[in-house]
Amino acid sequence: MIKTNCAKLNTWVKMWADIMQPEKVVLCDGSDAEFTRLMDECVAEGLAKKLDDKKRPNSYYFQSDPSDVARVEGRTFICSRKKEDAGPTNNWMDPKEMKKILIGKYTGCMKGRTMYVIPFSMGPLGGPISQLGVEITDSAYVVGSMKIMTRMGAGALKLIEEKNDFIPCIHSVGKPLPEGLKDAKWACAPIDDKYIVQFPEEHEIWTYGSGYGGNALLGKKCFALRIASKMAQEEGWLAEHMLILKLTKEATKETKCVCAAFPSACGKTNLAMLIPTIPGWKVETIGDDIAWMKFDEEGNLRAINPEAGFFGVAPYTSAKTNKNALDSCSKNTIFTNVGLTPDGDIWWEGIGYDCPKGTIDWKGNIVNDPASRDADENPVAHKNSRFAAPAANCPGIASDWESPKGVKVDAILFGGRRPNTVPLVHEAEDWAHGVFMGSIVGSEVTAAAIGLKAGVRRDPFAMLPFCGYNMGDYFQHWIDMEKLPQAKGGKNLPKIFFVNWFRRDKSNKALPAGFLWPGYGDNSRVLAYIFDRCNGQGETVDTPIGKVPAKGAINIEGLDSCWNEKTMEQVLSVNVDEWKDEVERIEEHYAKFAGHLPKELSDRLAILKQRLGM
Ligand code: SAT
Ligand code: MN
Repeated sequence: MIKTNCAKLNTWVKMWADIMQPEKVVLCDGSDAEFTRLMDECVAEGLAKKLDDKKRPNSYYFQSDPSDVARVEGRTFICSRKKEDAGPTNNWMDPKEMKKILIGKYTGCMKGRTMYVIPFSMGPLGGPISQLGVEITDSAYVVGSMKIMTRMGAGALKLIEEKNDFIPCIHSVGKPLPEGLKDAKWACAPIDDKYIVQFPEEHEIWTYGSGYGGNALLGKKCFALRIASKMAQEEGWLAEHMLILKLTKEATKETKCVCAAFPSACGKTNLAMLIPTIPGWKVETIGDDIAWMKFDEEGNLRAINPEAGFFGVAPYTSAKTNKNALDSCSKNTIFTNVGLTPDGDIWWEGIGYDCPKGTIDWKGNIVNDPASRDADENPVAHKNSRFAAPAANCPGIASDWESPKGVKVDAILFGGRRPNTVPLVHEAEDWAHGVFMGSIVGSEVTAAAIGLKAGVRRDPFAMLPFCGYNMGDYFQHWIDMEKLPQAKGGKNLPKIFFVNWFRRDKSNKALPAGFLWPGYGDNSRVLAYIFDRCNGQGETVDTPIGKVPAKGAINIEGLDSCWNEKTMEQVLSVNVDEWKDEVERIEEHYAKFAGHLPKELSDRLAILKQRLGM
């Protein structure tokens, strides 16, 4: 059994070891030597491959079970005491009932395995916005990944001992290993036997049956979003599914920090690591997925990235689409479900060069004829294959990305993938209007997306699968932020914008796929406009939905000639009929929250209707 100077930790580990009955219990120190030792053990047991040390130093390759390749939202539960407190967007079960089920599952679940105890900090060690947790797991892959994704080990343990407190995170792959049997390449439980469970009132996380990503690396979505969002509601701060970037105007060296929330597949990581196409601007990365924001003593909202690494989708990451991301996984990286090349490197669709013959695909099959492979039907790398890479590897990481007190947030962006209706950028008139914008975030989905009708899938604040309590109460918390004493009257609050890089005019054949805006590095043009707006510059015009840039306020110099003044007019236009339709969709969306919908939001919708003449 482990012996630390934290009595609570010792007792808790003993209790779980008695239930789970592991062969041994190991307290992780988070050292580089421990990482290499555990990963090399995985290699020796046939669970992983070490990549060529010259091409990818200290990097490892894993293939998951084909049934365990992503987060499982259908098996994710918010177990508050009252169902109403989980709200209309979460799966709920009574916490007592859920604990009974899970104790049953956990009993003896680590037989024949090692129980690893992982002390970790989300955010810089000891920082005023940071939080401490301990994860128990039976997966060495999880230990290695937590080492990359969090500040893990001895430093965090010392703080936990001082505080005698931590957020308990329980994980097991759910597959005891009978004596004498060889382990599976990737141990996990069948889909219906996976449980991703948050107890928001107790601030506890219990997960079972999956070894993949957010199901198993509990610092990430389970803690830093679901549990932290609840803690933030209780304590007056924000835990958000947002990237953080730092924008510098090189002529004056002036900087602004921007947090941005987008549903998946809207290019969040690309925006976080953007390389500007307009001269004189620099973008640096602070985080690519999660932001924790708290008011400082002056009433400024400050943000930290609670993570220490990027858990990025591999396919279509290339030197062209995102050089910073690609460079981030040049060493000390764990790859999962990508292709493995014959010379001991990795490959994925869209990496920027052809698949070498003899590559092994994510399912373990040899690719003999790469050219004839259908990348859509039968990709070499699974579409949700990932790299876990230290953020410190990123060439574009900001020098103050680990500042314990965080960076001052100047602007907050919401956005989605909307082929129509929503202009390239519009600005909130006040805080409540900005919250309204966050509450109606959504992305166009095709009918093919599992179990959904074609149309806009609403994903408020991009938090749909990550809000640890009633989403209506979460809207209210956002509204209330402005009035908190810590906000000092709300005078320093960030400005809020809504962006849409994806508006289209399919009839215009000169435009690539009809996109009215080039996107990618050219999004720096919109960021530059937002920067100016934060300084009270940049001309706007009022529309029923908020302020849009005046003609010429966004610099389009040097763009390909298919994007011009005419397409700018289109991409910034506000069409009253489209918005009337949008309002009806918003009303359907809002109806779900019933009595939990803040009055400020229904008032804001009423203003919009009135302006549209509805
Ligand atoms: O698997 S993670 O939750 O870490 C990433 C994601 O699915 O968004
Ligand atoms: Mn995410």
